[in-house]
Amino acid sequence: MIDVHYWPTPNGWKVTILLEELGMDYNIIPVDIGMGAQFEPDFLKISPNNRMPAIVDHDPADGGEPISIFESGAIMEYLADKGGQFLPKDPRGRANVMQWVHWQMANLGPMMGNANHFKNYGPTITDIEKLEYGINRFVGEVNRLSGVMDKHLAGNEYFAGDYSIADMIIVPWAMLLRRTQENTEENFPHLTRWVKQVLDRPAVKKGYKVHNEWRERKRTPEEEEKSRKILFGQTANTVNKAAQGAGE
Ligand SMILES: N[C@@H](CCC(=O)N[C@@H](CS)C(=O)NCC(=O)O)C(=O)O
Repeated sequence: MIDVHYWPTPNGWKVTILLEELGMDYNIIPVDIGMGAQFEPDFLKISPNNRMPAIVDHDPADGGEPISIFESGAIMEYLADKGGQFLPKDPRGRANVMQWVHWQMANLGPMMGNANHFKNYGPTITDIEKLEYGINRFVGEVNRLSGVMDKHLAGNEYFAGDYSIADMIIVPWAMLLRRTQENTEENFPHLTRWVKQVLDRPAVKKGYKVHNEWRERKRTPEEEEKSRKILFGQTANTVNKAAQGAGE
């Protein structure tokens, strides 16, 4: 059985989408990141970067001790290897998929995260010049990355040969581009075609819905304020204090 330490966000959906595609059994363990569960000592032992998702495979192929993994790119690679699907074994095909997996991890995810931060949470920043700089920088990057995807998909049905973990890792972010960018559908028709095609897969629909009710639950204003403090005020000290709770 595979434990998935999870909250319904784009980085969490990647993993549930792949597990559904592979038809593997899994057990969801909630990590309410808005309430600080990512700093629980037991969670930090498996995910020292205080981010979800993380997994624990209690039945690894070598028959040894459970394997725990953090970082969604590493999780996707591990699960695809374990399931023997969606990641070619030949070096050429594997490299083709993995370059897009790394592209998502290093580009689309962080840039969309920052664009969303400045555009949707930024109004609490009082220095308007700083706010504008942040919005222009990150929304501009998201626009560039959308162009990269659209151009690539103009000549390719999927990101890297057949449908693969490259598509599964990119789609949870690509489907949210409208949050930070206007006219995505008109300006990026090939990207729009691909998003629709991937979202139409039954396993993707199922993986995306896993515990969406947690996401939809309205927080009280007090909970919302607490959540912003937890998510937006982290320093090295935050992690040190939490780790001390773990007896380290
Ligand atoms: N590079 C990481 C990013 C994970 C990440 O940013 N997760 C967010 C939710 S989408 C999180 O756990 N945030 C908790 C926090 O900011 O403290 C991955 O892909 O696994």
